[in-house]
Amino acid sequence: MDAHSVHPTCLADPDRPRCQAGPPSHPFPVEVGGGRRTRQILMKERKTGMVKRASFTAVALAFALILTGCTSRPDEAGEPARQASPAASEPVTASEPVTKPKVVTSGLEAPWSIIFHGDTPLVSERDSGRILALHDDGTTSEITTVDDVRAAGEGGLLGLADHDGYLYAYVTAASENRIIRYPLQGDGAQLAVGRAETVLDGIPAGTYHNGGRIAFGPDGMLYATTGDNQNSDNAQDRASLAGKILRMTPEGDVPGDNPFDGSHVYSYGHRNPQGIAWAADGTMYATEFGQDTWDELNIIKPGGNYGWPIVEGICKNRQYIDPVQQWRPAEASPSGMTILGDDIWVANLRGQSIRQIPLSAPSTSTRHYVGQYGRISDVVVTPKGKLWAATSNTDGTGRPNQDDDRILTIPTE
Ligand SMILES: [Ca+2]
Repeated sequence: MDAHSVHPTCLADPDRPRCQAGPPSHPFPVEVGGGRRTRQILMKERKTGMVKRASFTAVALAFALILTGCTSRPDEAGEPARQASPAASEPVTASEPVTKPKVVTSGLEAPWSIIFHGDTPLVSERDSGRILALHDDGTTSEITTVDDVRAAGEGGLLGLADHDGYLYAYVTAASENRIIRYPLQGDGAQLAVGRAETVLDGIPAGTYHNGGRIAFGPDGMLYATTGDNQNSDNAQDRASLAGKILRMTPEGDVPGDNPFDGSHVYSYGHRNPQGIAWAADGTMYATEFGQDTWDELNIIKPGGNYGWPIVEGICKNRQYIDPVQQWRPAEASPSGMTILGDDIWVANLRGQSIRQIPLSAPSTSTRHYVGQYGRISDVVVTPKGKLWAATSNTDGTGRPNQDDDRILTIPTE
C-alpha cells in the first residue's frame, strides 16, 4: 500500500482523525518524573531550553498526518515516513545522567531479547537467528541457531523466555510467526538445547508488525505480543491471532480462564505491541507502536479492546481502552520493557533512549541517555537486580559504531 493512501477505516470513523489531530485529549505528557536525579535533569534541560512540551510543531505535525491517513507501514526498518519526520518533531535532548552505563558485551548483531536462565544471560539475534549465552568475561557462545528463521524487515528471531527447563522463542518463519521451545540441558558454558517443539503456530506474519515479545506472567501462563502483520483489520478480528496479546499454557494450550472461550486471545485491537511486564501487584503493562501519531503504554485487561485501527492514542472513546501514556514515535518507538523497583523502564528504538515511568504516576516519564547509545531494543532486570539494555544499531536502520551492538548496564540509583 502506498504510504500516503488513506485507509478506509479512517474515512469511515470520524473519531480517528479527531484523536490524531487534537491537541491531545489528555495533557501532552511532560517527560519529567519525581526524584532527585530527575529534578537535576529537568533543571539542566530548562537551562538549555529543551524541556519537552506540546508544541505548535507537534500539533502541526499531527494535523498534517490527517492528510496522509492511516496506512499499513513498517515501524522501524526501511520506513521513509518514520525516518524522515524527526525534523518535524521535537529535538533530541541529552539527559545528562549521573552515572555512565558500562559495556557488558559488544559485537552483537541486532540483539532483540535478553533473558536469564538461572544466572546465565541469553540473547537472541534477530537476523542471524542465533541464541547466544553471555559469559562473565563478556564473551559469548552460540547455544543454537533457530531453524526456519526468515529475517526480513522487522521479522526474524524475536522474543525469548525461560520457564521450567525450557527455552522459548518467538520466530518469524516463511509463512507465519510461531512460538517454539527447546528443552535445556546443562548450565553456564555447558548449556545446550534439545530438539525444538512447536508451542503455537499460525500467527500471521508480515515483513513488518510482527510483535514478538514473550514472557511468563505471575500466573505461570505464557503471554505473547503479536502485530497486525500490516493488515490492520486483523487487530479487531478476534478470530485472528494478529494484533493481539495472547495467553497460553506453557504447552501452548488455551487456558480455561481466558476471556474468550477456546481462544488464545487475551486482549485485542493492538497494532504492534513489543513489550510486556507485570508490576508486583499483578498489573500488566504493554508498550505498542502506533501508526504515525501516538505510541502507547497500556495497562492490559483480559478481553480488553485497545482500539487499533479505529483509534490511535488517547481518544476517550468508551468502546476502547485508552493508553495511560502516549508518545510521539520520534521520541519513542518502544520495544522491550521491564519493571524494576517503583519504575517501568522502556527501550526506545527510534527514540534512542531509555524511558523511566514511575508506577505511582504512569502518565509521566523521563527519558535517559537520549541519542547517546543509539537505538535500544530491550531492557531487562538481571538476577542481581540490575538494569541491562541492548542496543540495536546493526539492524539496518541504525548507525552502528565499531563496538555495536552492545549490552549495557544502566545505573538506576
Ligand atoms: Ca490503542
